[in-house]
Amino acid sequence: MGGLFMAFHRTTRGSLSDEQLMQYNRDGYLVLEDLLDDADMEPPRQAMMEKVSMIADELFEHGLITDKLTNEPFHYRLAKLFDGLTDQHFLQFGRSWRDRLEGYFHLLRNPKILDAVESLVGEEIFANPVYNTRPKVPRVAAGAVPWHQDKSYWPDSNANPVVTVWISFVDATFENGCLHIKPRTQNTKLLEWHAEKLTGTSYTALHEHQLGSRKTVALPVKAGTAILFNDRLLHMSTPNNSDHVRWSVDLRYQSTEQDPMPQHGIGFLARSAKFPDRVATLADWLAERPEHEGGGSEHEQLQRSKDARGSLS
Ligand SMILES: O=C(O)CCC(=O)C(=O)O
Repeated sequence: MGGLFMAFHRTTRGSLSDEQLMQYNRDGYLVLEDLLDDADMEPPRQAMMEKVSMIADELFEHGLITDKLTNEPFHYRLAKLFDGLTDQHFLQFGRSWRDRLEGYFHLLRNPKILDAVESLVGEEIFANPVYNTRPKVPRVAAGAVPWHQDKSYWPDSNANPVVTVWISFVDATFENGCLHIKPRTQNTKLLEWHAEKLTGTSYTALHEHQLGSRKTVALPVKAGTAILFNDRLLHMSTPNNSDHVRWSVDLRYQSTEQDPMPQHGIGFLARSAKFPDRVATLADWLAERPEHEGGGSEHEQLQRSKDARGSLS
């Protein structure tokens, strides 16, 4: 096995060590302990709390709750709001959230995340439109995610793997439903999936017999830890049997040379050495301006998109 990696030549920079890079390429995933600190997590945490307040308002207006629980802390408020309600009530707000709230933009552009991603995809980094906030609420069946490959959500896009950056916003434990993966499955072909029926979601799922004999690794991690993984890697997460919300995000990045997947929404240029002035600003992102468009006159924009097409082909 060692010989396989002897010819390893690094072609990218970024913050990952050669060893981490080899680990990611070999195992299909990498754990970056304590990647984010409290200051990094505060803006997205504010966005999560903002969304929870909107939900509380809606539940209150519909007479489903009598107390908005405004003093409950981040870990507990959403769990307690849905305490006496059903899975269907929860799913009305989506099993995961993709809101354009300022705090998420700061997270998606966080230099610590982009530095790590740069080691994997190079310095022209596109933030894929598929980014999720996952509030895994106790007893809500949709919190448990079946075995799947992320690529099953974009089977026809991108020959090159998209990098998922999964980050826990509370300590992810066996009890609250941490991530589980099967190392070294990233080189398997895209497996035939089916739509999962029990949880009322449209999760793509694999049957037990498709999982092969690869061992499963559970990844309990502390808040602020990131797990990077390849979009063919088999992974799942277990139910939340705790009394609090298992908050996490899953962000995705790829090189600008790949399909921007407009069928999934609008991504953005997150970092660029070639075109630093085209990197999306908060205003671009909030307005959902298409990739690489930037500001300027219509003529300048047209010229830029022609240049970009030339440089990306
Ligand atoms: O956060 C989870 O529980 C599952 C995450 C997942 O499946 C993903 O990020 O693709």
